[in-house]
Amino acid sequence: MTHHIVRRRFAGAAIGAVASLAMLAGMSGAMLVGTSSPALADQIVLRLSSPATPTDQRAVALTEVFAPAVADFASFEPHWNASLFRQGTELEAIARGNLEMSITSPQELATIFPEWSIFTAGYLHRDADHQVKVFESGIMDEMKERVEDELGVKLLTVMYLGRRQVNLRTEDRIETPDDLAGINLRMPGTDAWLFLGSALGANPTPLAFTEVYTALQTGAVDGQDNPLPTVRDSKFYEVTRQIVLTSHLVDLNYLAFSKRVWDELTEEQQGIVQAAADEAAELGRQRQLALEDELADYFEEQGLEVYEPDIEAFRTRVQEAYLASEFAADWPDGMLEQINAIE
Ligand code: KDO
Repeated sequence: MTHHIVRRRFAGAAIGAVASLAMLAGMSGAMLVGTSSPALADQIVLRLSSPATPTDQRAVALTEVFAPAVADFASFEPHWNASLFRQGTELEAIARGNLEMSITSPQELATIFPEWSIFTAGYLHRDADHQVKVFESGIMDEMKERVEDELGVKLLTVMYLGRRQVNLRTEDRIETPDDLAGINLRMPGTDAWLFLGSALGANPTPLAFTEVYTALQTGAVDGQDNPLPTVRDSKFYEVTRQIVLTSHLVDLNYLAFSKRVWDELTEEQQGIVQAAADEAAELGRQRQLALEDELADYFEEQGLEVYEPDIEAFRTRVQEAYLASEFAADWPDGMLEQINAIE
């Protein structure tokens, strides 16, 4: 089988319509990264930057499944732990031609395209299956096209992160949002994330993912929210006392791919990349779901309290907050109903 080999173009980032986005103004300079190996000289280099750890199931699945699947024509070069780009700056890096892939979130997309905040709302997606169905249903097509056309980023597939839970170093039991009053809850640093923190009743404190362990250890924050597999993977359980199973956000990320690189691929290569992305996402999803099932016991063995609060109290408060929020004004007409109607 012969593959049409595509050489990477590094010169001058083609950012097209994105140049008009004020937030990108002032950014400059494409980064030159290549390989010195003559044998690999014609390989497309796919650098991915993410704050995820290399042992996060999405990272493991991409390394185990995505990398070998595209190896005939592309070399997958992940940079975990935000070692290449700071959390939240990856989309701009792709738009500028300085990065080829990231694992992005609707919260990050919403900083550029406000309509994406619909997918940041608490208690919206019901489960992993619902996320996939929504992503593939066609109702997001216009939103995805806008991201491609204006940012040069193609969202290949949806990756399951898990149900976010409130994980605290404090001891008082939490039953309702009122019990979170005054708790400094670390949230990732975008408006949509901070809104979620306040909708839960807490006092949200923005902080990059890579800083969370130390902040919990020193008491700079009282807690954080993430799915159980992340709490174990990043060892947050070592520096916290309880996990409140609020399941307030069935969290997802999208595998983001440079549209410029995509357009340079042959149709066959595009098919391979797409299938590899879907397969990696599926493997990561199944492993993440299995971990979510078993980890409550593990944390209890580690001495943490793990319990369900009054979920209805959280759901009601959070949903009401979103519906009354300024975010909701940017949601495409009828989309909430369409999402809810997907079985
Ligand atoms: C986090 O910063 O809490 C978060 O869970 C947000 C997600 O959108 C995602 O970026 C994730 O971090 C990273 O991939 C690290 O797991």
